[in-house]
Amino acid sequence: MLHPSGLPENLRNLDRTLVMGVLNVTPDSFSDGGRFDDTEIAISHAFQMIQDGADIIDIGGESTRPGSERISVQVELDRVLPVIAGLVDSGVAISIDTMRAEVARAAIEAGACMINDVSGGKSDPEMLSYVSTLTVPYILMHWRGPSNIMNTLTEYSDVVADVTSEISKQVDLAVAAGIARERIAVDPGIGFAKTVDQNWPILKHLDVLEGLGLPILMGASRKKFLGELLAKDGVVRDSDERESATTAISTLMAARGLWAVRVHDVKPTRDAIAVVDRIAKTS
Ligand code: PMM
Repeated sequence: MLHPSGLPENLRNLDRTLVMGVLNVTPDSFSDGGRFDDTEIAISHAFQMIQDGADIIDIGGESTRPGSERISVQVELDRVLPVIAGLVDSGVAISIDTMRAEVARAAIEAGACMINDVSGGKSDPEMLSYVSTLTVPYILMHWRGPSNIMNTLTEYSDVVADVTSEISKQVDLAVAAGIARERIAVDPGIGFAKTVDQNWPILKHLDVLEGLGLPILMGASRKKFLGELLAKDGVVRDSDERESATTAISTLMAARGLWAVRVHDVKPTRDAIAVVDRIAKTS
């Protein structure tokens, strides 16, 4: 099973798909509606996710919900740093979900052990050169533009081929900036500059992205395409009622041997991975 280099020791030798638990410390995230917009609640939610079997906690202070506007660096720092400070001493593996080098730097200095950049180095011109100074994993997601315009950036001649080649070009830029290829994990960016229908071919033809030979992280949890799939009488299924569909995707991804899945509700995904793993290890 492929994984990026630079992972903490305890995550390196796990021969199964890892679970990254989502901790959005934002007032407007569509998935938790701001319920964790409070340091204490965020920290206890992280501990609950660890209890449920999360391997990594992915902390983000800026919403990437379609249509959302940017916040200042200071606001982003004020949201994420106290949460990192509250978790780091317990040995939790923390990923910082940010498009900003300055936030990535502060988070790494506070003890985060990987960088999850949904812009894949495209948003902040300083990001790739900063990451090149580190040894931690770098998650490079497919991204075409900021959240307030990404729904207008959905022209593809072939979504699977185009997403893969755009990721590949960005990986080349990261390597040219001095980041070892082995440290990079890629992510097709479900829902980012993609219509609801464009997410399905990416999942169906994952072999094309796998062809890059890099570890893959998938973030499909509770996303709109699942809500649309499960719509009834024209009413899109609410985000917190998309858990079985999310678990179905986690199961399929684990069966493919993906490096990691990023989910809101850790327990069902972790259970699904246990089943996949047990079957894989049965002779
Ligand atoms: N999706 C969101 C935020 N960060 N990071 C990665 N690597 N992949 C994703 O798909 C991803 C991400 C937005 O979803 P959320 O608001 O539910 O966290």
